[in-house]
Amino acid sequence: EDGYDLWLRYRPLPAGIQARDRAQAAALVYDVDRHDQSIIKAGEEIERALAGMLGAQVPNYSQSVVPGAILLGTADEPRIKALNLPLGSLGSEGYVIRSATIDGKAVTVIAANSGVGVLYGSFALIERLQRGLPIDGLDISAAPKLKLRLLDHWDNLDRTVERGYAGQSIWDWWKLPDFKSPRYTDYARANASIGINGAVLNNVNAKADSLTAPYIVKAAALADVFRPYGIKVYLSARWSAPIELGHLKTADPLDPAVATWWKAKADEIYAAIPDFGGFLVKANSEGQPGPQDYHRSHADGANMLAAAVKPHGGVIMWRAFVYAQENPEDRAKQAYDDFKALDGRFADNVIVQVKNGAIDFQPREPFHPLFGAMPGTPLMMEFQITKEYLGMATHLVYLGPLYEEALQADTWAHGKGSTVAKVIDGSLDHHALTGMAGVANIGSDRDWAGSTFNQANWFVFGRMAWNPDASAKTVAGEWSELTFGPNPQVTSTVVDMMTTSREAVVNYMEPLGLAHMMGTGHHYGPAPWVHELARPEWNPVYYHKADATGIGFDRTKTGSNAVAQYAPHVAAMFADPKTTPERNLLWFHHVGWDYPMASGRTLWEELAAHYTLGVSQVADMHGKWRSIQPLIDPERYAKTDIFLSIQQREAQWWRDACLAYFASVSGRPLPAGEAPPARSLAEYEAVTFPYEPGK
Ligand code: BDP
Repeated sequence: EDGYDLWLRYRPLPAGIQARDRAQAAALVYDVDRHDQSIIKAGEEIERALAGMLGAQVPNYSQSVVPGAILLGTADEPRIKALNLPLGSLGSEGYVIRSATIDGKAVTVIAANSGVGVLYGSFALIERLQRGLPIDGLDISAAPKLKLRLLDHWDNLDRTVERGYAGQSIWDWWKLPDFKSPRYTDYARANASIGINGAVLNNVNAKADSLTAPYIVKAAALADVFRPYGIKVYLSARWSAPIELGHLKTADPLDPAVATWWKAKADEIYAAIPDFGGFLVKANSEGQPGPQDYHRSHADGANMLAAAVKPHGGVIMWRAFVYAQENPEDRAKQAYDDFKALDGRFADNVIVQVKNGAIDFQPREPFHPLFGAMPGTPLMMEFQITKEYLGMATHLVYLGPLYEEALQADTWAHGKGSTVAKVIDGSLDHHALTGMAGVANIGSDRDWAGSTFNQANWFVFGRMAWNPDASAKTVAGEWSELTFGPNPQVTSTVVDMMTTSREAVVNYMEPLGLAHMMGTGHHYGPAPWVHELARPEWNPVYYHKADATGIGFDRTKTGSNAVAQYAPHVAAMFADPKTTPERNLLWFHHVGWDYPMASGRTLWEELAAHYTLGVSQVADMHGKWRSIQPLIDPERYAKTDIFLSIQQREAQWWRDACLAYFASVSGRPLPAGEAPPARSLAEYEAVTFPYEPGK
C-alpha cells in the first residue's frame, strides 16, 4: 500500500461487520433526473466505498425505496420534504443523516440544502462504515462553522513548489487545460471528504502570468473538475499586474485606470469561471509590490480589488503577513502596527488573512496579537500545513496540537473566553465572512504529502476549518482508524505518537519560546549562530539574543513592548516572566542563564533538559512505531520507520548544535549529566544545503 488512497481506502471490513452493514446498505436511491452533479458524485463515492468495504455492488434506483436503502437528496426532494428534517439551520453546506422509515421500509437518509451538503453527509456516513461504527439508529446533523475552508497552494507555474516537500506541483500547467489528470479528481474527493471548499492555485509570491488568458483557461479546467465537489478556485494576484500585463504606468489603487484594469480582469476571469472564489494577495511583504509603494494603505489596495470582484460575489483575502520596511526593532510588531489602525475600513467582501503567530509558522508562537484586536474586520486564520520550519517532509510532527493551541488561545478581547476560534468563526464580533486557510503540503509524490503522517496534517486542517473547536486528539484517532484500520492497539499507539510529536519538535528545535533559529534559506537545520545577513530580522541571533548574560527577546516595556499589542489581561500576563507560561518565556523575556524555573532548575539547565527530552521523545515515538509493525502494511511501515530514523538523527543534531552554540555564547559548561555534543561547533556551522527541496 503506497498511501495514494489517503484516508479513503475502503478496504474490506471484517466479515461480521460486513454482514451487519450489508442489511443497512442494500441499495442507493437518488433522483438522477435532477442532474445534481454533487449528488451524482456522492452516489458514485458510496458505491465505490461499499464495493471496497462490503464487497457489495449495490443496486441504484431513481424512484423506488427498498428496505436498507440509502436515500440521498436535497430538502425539496418529495420523500425528504415529507420527513420534516431540521435542515433550516444547517445552511448551504450542512447535512442530516437520519435512520428513518419511508413507506414502512427502514432506510438511511442523507439530506441537505444543497448537493454539496449531501456529498459531505455521504462522506460522513462512509467514514462511519470505515471505522466499523454501526449505521443504524442514526440522527446526526452537522454544519461547518467557517465559510471559507481553503488550501493555499504555494505552487509556481514551472511546477516548483515554494516550501513544498512532496515532489512537484500537483498542477501540470503545461498539459492543462486539455489533460485533466485523474489526480485532480482524487484531490477533490479527498478535500470534499474533510469539507475543504476552496483552493488557491498559485503561490502568494505570484507571477502575473497566472492572470493571463491562457492560464485562466487552465484554471477554468480545474474549476470544472472541482465544481461538483463543492470546491472553488481562487488565484493569488500579483499587485503589479496592471503594469506587467496591462502596460499601465502605475499600480496605484486610487488611479482610476488601475481600478478599471482590475475590473476588466475580474470580468474576464468570471466569464470563464462563473463561480471563481476571488483573489489572495501578498502585498508589501518580502519584496512583493503593494499599495504602500504608492503611499496607499492595505485597505486602499484591498478595497479596490474588492470592488472588481464584488459584482460577481467574489472575495479578497488580504494577507497581514507583512514585513516590508526595515523594522529592526521587532518584526513581531509590524502586522499589528500596519493593520490595527485600518480596522473597520475594509470593504465587506474583504477578509484579512492572519498567520497563527506574529513571526512565521514557527514550531511554537504565541497567538497573533491581531486576533481580537480588529473587531470591525473579519479575520481568517492562516496555518501552514507544509512543515517548512518543522522538519519538512521527513520529521513526524502532527500539527493538530499546534492548531488547537492557537485556536483555543484566549485573546480576552471581550473578557475571558474570547478565544481565537471565536474570532475567526465570526461569533465574537458578529461577522458573516469567516475562514481558515492552510498552506498545502500536497505535491506529485505518490502519497501526496511526502509521508503517511503528513497526510494527517491535511486531514486535521480540514477538520478544524470545519469546526475550529475540534479536538486534535480526537481527530488523530479518527485519522488513524481511517488510515491504518480500526485496530485499538494501532489507534492508541499512533495517537500517542502523534500527540507527543509536536512537543518533541519544539523541544529539540526551539524550546521555551525560542524562534527562528533555522538555517538561512532552507529553514531545515539548526543555525542559531547566523548573524551576518543584511537585514537584522533575517538572522537567528536577532530572535534569541543570547549573550554571556542571558537569552531571549525582551518584548516588555523595557524592550520592544510588543506585549502591549495584546488585550490588557494578556499583556499583563506576558509582561511578567513569572506569569508568562514557560513555553513562551524567551519569546517575551530576556532572562539570565541562572533564572530559576518552576522545576527548580536554572534556565540553562532547563534549556538543555528540553533539548535532551526532545531527542528521547523521538526515540520513544520510533519504539512505539516498531511495536506495531505486524499490524501495519509493509510499504507504509518501512517508509515511516526510515523517516523516524532520519528524525532521530536530526533531533540529535539540533540538540547538539544548539547546545554547543549556547554553551559557547554563555561561556558555560553543559549542565551536569548532559552528554556532550557529538561534534564541534565549527563543524555544525559548516553544514550547508545548496540543493534543498522547497525553493
Ligand atoms: C515564509 C516562507 C516564504 C513565504 C512566506 C509567506 O519562508 O517562502 O513566501 O512565508 O508566507 O515563512 O509569504
